[in-house]
Amino acid sequence: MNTNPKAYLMLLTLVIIGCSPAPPPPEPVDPIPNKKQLAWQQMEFYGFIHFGLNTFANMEWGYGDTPAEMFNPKELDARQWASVAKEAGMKGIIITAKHHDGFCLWPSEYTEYSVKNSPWKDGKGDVIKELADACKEYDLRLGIYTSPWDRNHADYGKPEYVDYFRKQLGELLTQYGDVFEVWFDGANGGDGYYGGADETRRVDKKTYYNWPTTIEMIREWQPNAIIWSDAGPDVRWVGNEHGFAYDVTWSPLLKDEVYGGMPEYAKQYSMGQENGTHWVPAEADVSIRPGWFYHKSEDDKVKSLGHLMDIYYRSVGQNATLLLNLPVDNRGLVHEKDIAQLKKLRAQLDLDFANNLALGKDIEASNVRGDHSTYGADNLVDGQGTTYWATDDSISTASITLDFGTPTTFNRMLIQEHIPLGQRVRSFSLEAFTDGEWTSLGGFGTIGYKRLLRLEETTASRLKVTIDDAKAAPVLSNIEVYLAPAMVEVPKVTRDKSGMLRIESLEAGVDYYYTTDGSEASAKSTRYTVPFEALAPIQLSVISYDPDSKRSSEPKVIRFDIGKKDWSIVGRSITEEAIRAIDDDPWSDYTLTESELRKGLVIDLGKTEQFKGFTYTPTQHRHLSGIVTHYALYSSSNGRNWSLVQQGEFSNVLNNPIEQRIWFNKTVQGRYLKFLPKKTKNDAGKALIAELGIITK
Ligand code: FUL
Repeated sequence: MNTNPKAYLMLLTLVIIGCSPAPPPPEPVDPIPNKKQLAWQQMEFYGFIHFGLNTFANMEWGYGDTPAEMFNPKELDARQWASVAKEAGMKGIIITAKHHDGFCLWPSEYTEYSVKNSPWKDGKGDVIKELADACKEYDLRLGIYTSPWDRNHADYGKPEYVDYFRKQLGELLTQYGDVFEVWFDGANGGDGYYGGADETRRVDKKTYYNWPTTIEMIREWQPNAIIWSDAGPDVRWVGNEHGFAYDVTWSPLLKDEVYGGMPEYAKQYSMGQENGTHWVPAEADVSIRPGWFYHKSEDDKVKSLGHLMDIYYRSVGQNATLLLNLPVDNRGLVHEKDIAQLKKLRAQLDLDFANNLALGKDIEASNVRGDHSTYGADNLVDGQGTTYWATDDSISTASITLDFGTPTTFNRMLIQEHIPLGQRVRSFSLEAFTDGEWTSLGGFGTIGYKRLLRLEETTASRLKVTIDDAKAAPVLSNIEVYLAPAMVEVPKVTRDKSGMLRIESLEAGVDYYYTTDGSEASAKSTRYTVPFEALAPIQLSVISYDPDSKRSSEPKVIRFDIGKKDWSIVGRSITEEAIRAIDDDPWSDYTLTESELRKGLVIDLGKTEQFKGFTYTPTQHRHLSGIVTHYALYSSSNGRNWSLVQQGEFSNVLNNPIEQRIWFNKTVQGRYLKFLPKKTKNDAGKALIAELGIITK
């Protein structure tokens, strides 16, 4: 035994430091997620299915008067839906058991307006049961969307309807096994059939449903289910239907200020709040096509791979989950085109996240809690989600430096906070060490459960992450670094007022090839060199092709109806701006004058045309202003004698401001068109038109 007292003391000190108990973990920063919310967040990606009478009536929002007999999916196969979702990497499926039209996909005891009065399976079918069984078989979790608004029910607006709504919820939540999420849409009140009353009904969204009681009932029936609405209580809307969360996305929310369907929600609350009182994380919902329900006319508008990847990075990669809608078609199947895109998405995600270059690498932190290995930065690269790096409580800025050992090329980073202790980081930045110098790779907002960054391709031997600002000492659980393969994105195709068609993209050095005969473009098709005139209706299939890598984008199909070269706006006091409504550019808006608001905007098509429908595109800018929700359309052969062609609503245009395609019952002939906004939303008394068009094909 060593008897030297000095050496003994040194040894003792070493033993004490080495074995000293770890300091206690950081105190949670409220609010924090509960177990259910944590498990839900880890699902990350799951599917939505919009299916019902709308599918057969070719509508987005049925009024509640479409006959139940129209529901007849001849090939319905919920196992196909489930297998498609599973292969895409989704963890569950939420289905529209009842949409705003009130039609029920299960044989509810409380209404005749359901599958039981449809020819499908002689009225003996139950879509929810079939999906619940398929989900079990494919190990997916089942979610239920049931619309609080019911345009069919005679009692909608009265207390009796709330009773009916709850009874139906009871059926849905007690007869089909475990449900992971219950989804309450904010759209509520307006025109409807209402048992034959055919009128407009409004409810007080704050009080009508007595949500606290309804929520208690749901907790009884399904204690493990997450409840979704603008106001949570468990999960919230991301505030748009593009599937994007934000650079700054807080999971805490000032929940008590919010109620479902409130008009200010999207602008004021959807990013969450740093000082939010409750943990109500964001879910980003988006459809794989422009609409939520299936429309044959959208078969060639399924989102491109690049668009889907963008959505993934901006939802799952910005502290939200991704709820991706698959509109089941009128056969009762997920359409082949949607399946093809989902497969591409899965394959690309697998490639992007194939090889974690940070795993097990050396890593150092500027501060470690109590200087103790329990909280060391190695926890960030140990491939385990449960361990974390934490700093001393006094710290609000800190950095970690990852040492790759050799120059390493990367373009993606994944970073996660240990959210069981609350969301803390306000902002962070990245630097890369290349050739003896640090260079900035950019600054970013919040992290939360997960942040995915798409970076310029960079070769560096070290990578530094600095937490620039945090509301409490940072606690991070994971860092991963990847080199995602380059993708060639589909090009952008535009046509201007003079009918000139242009193909371009952001990527330098790519060529474009196209066809106009309905065949799919390939690198053997016609090469695009200069803009060309396209005044007759045209369907283009086009690809971008990178001659260096010999990689091409997927083909993009785009249709233009007749060109607008000879179109003009007519009337007494027409301003130059008016042309923006018919310039074939959806990014240029025209605000109607007061007289146009009252009397309508008149378009001269230059010659008599035959058309089967018309299109209205609302503003495509982020601030939704002057959205026309109800219209009347007139036609005339001479610009003096008008006849009403059709009037109606643009369903769901507020939430999903895409081009609205309205089909007439019969073909119309005329030279003049008059578009009269009957009702507008967002900025009272204003009507904005990004584009008006006709459908001739
Ligand atoms: C919206 C609804 O009005 C749409 O029809 C769709 O169901 C979407 C998911 O939510 O607010």
